Amino acid sequence: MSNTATVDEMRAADPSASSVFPASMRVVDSHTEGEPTRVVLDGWPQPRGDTMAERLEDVRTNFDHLRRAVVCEPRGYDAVVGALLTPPVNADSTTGVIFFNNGTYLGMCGHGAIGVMRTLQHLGRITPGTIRLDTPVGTVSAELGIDGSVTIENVPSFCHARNVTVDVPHIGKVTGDVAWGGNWFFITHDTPVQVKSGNAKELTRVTQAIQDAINAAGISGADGEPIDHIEISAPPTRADADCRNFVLCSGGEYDRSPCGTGTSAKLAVLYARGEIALGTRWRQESITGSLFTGWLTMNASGDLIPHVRGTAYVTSEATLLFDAADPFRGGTPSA
Ligand code: PYC
Repeated sequence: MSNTATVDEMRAADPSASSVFPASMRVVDSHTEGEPTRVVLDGWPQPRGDTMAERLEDVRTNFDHLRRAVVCEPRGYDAVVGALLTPPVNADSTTGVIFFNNGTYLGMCGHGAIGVMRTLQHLGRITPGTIRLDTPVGTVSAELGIDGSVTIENVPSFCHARNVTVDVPHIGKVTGDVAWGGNWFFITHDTPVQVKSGNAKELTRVTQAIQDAINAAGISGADGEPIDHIEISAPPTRADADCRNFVLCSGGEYDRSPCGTGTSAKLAVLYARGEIALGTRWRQESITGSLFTGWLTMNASGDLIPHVRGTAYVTSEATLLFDAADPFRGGTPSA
């Protein structure tokens, strides 16, 4: 099957297209403050749907094998977040984007949106200025600065529940806040393991245990939506930062960046607690020592709008190949 007729050929070969692969796929890789993004340029059939949420469901139902093939081993690795570009759904947007990782799909992705912006610049598709990106959870604005930094104006964030306590086996009681920042977060200061580099494996174990306990206790976001990101907040190590975090992502891997949606959720919690004013800069350090700067504004409807600034660098352009004879062309099964 050729790569050029992929969409029609793949749908024709298998209406659900669930086991069909293109011959190849062009991708651009970048990292945002240490966290990788892989933008898919072509070869992936365009999902159907009038909204980005419908398109995400089409991808989840019909093309999940491509998610695994693009970001999981042997072509990818657990930290990579994929970004499938689609035509926009709004007339004033430049592109649509569906983010995915080694385990599932994301509503929004802050580091990923910054990576998409730098990728579009690298491809000559945008120059410094502001564009709009349609995501499954809403449209976000993104400004590419002349210095290469990108500022995301995210979907509205809010604190859903404060002081939620969960009993975590072998750890004890952990108390945190539930907040939305484009994904659902449980944000806590309680940790038996210090938030410092070198402790990522232990922090992953602890946050996974918190995630499991939250699931077991039936704690959720608004409308019963699952909380699938766990964020530990701790004192910063950088003199120019306000806080250091460790974020366990929905695929079970940790964020190397300070997490754009996690920073957005954290800002909403700080605001709900009266610990930050509109416009005040919050410098969020990651477990790797990288930094996002975030702040809040309020729109005419009274929604809190998080702004997150960071920098991404393009690391490679590649053509992924899907050899029909390769038993692992859809990704290596987990061992
Ligand atoms: O930056 O929002 C983010 C993010 C979510 C998961 C990984 N990065």
